[in-house]
Amino acid sequence: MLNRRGLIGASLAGPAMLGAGRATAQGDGVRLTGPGVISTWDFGVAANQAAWAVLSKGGRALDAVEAGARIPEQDLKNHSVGRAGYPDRDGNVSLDACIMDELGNCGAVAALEHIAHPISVARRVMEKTPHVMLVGAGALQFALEQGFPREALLTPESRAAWEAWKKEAKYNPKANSEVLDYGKTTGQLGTPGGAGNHDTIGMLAIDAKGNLSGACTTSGMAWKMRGRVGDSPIIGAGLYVDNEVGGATSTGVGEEVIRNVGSFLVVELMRQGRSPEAACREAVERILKKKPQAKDIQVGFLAVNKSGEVGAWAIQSGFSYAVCDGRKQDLLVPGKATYSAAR
Ligand code: SD4
Repeated sequence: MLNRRGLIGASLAGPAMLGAGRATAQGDGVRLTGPGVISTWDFGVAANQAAWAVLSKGGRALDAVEAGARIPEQDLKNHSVGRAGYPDRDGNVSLDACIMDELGNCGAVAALEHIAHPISVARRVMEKTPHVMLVGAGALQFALEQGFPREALLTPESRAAWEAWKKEAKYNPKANSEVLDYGKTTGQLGTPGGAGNHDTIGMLAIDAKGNLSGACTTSGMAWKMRGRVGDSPIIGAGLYVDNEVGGATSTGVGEEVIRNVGSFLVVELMRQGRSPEAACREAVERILKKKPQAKDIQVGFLAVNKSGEVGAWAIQSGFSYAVCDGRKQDLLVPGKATYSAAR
């Protein structure tokens, strides 16, 4: 059994909602009505709206998640996804992404350099090659052949942050807790993807036909070793979609997610009858049971089942997710957690 000493009942009592309204609470989570999209962290709100532009016109979930994931990828203020992502310890910006559709088709790129939109390259891998994943130089070669522009991705801000990091050069990921108290004391919602954060966008959508797709894209852990790949581009770890059951995605320290094949686990637990929230919680607790020290890092799972029920669970409080459907496009929900980040 998980040793719960130190656990201070951090689970938020019910899905306290932020924003002007809320989706319908159902069971222990939120339920999408009709087509809808969910994604990790605060920056998911803007990404969801791009996805919603596709879904609200009857578009395909796959197109929606690609469009949505491209928003943080191109955001110059976001240092954890896409072109402005913080580099590895040698100063290389290397990006990871994957995408999966309702038929079980999937594509991924890992350790991709010089290309600002890895999610779109991942989709091309899915659609134009017999493979699921391309990495490193091969992924770059493929992207260039497909017409993606080669760019220098290290922004002046990312370079400055890397130069500052090099003074101590310690790889010590902080548990990312985007909004420590959800604005209760400061009135501020915090800085999406700001310094110190290392957030990934994982996005899941259901379209008007009831089909599911997902996308996940990241620059990975800042200051990682060159060649390090996390969970985000690995089908089953950072993302998994099964159109019969639902989809799941993850954020946080990817090594812990890979070890437990986290997103696949969440989907399989939903297949066995768990609600999305219960499935996410069990996956988090599996991580903690196998490795109790993981209480000091962050991992969060977000899931939706086939009927649109949404749930999430994280190791630490401070994990947020964004929900968007026909009723409300800018909902931000504090994810429940096993531990309080304020411990
Ligand atoms: C990784 N899971 O590369 C990603 C990073 C992340 O919040 O999600 N951070 O391990």
